[in-house]
Amino acid sequence: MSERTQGAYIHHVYHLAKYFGLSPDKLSDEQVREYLFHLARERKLSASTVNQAVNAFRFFYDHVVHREVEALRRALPPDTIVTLDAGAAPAYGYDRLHFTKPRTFLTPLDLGGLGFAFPVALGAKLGRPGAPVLAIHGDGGFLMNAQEIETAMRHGINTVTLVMNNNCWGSEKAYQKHFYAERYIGCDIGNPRYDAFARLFGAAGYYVDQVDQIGDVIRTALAGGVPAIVEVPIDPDEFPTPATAARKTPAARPSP
Ligand SMILES: Cc1ncc(C[n+]2csc(CCOP(=O)(O)OP(=O)(O)O)c2C)c(N)n1
Ligand SMILES: [Mg+2]
Repeated sequence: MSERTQGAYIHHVYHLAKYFGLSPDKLSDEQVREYLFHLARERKLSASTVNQAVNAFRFFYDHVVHREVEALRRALPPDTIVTLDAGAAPAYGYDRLHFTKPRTFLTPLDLGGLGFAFPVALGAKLGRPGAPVLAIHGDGGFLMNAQEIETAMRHGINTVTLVMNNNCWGSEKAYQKHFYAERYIGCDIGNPRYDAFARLFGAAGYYVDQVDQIGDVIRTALAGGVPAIVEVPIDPDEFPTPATAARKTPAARPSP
């Protein structure tokens, strides 16, 4: 089965999860299988295609979804306010982070404005100074408002910002990968080291390249009493299949 078809199935499974009100990784293999068989009957696909799709879905969750986000979920105190930016890497937080308290999750949703998370985190911290506040960014989105670290320092607004750095506009690159046969243009970007960037402003800077250290570093940063930036390098080839892949017909795709 092609990667595109797998992507389309994964997209459907997201909808199924939403329908059950579950996070996709909480769906049982049986639920996934039953739903995909239902789709297959509608679309007259073979059983082996469905089995491959179930495997693709499991593979996606076991290997592709960021282990970083899993580690984060375990590290965050329940009253932490999390702000999510609009890139592909931060977006994993939508279904991997769980929230139990009201008004602890701030996102631009479908408006998708990049650069949202860091300044919104500063506002959230001013509004609820006692709560830990974490902004989750990709590198591109962070650079849109990174200068606000100066504001944070000047006013002593102690947020922690996680920058998941893949040195690219990952969400855009994903479109070029899936719809334009990996003919990339204008989607790779360069970055400074964000731990060093933070220190230049007098903030705390951390660089984490081992997944099992993320929890401890975030806990330390949240307790540090100064604004902090935590950079995590992530795989530049790892981004999800765009949801719109499921809606594109082969005829609608431009040929390479
Ligand atoms: C202000 C603004 N400009 C452009 C876009 C289009 N856009 C959406 S995601 C994205 C790439 C985001 O890159 P990054 O923040 O590094 O996150 P990644 O997808 O790499 O995880 C772009 C350019 C947008 N959503 N908002
Ligand atoms: Mg990026």
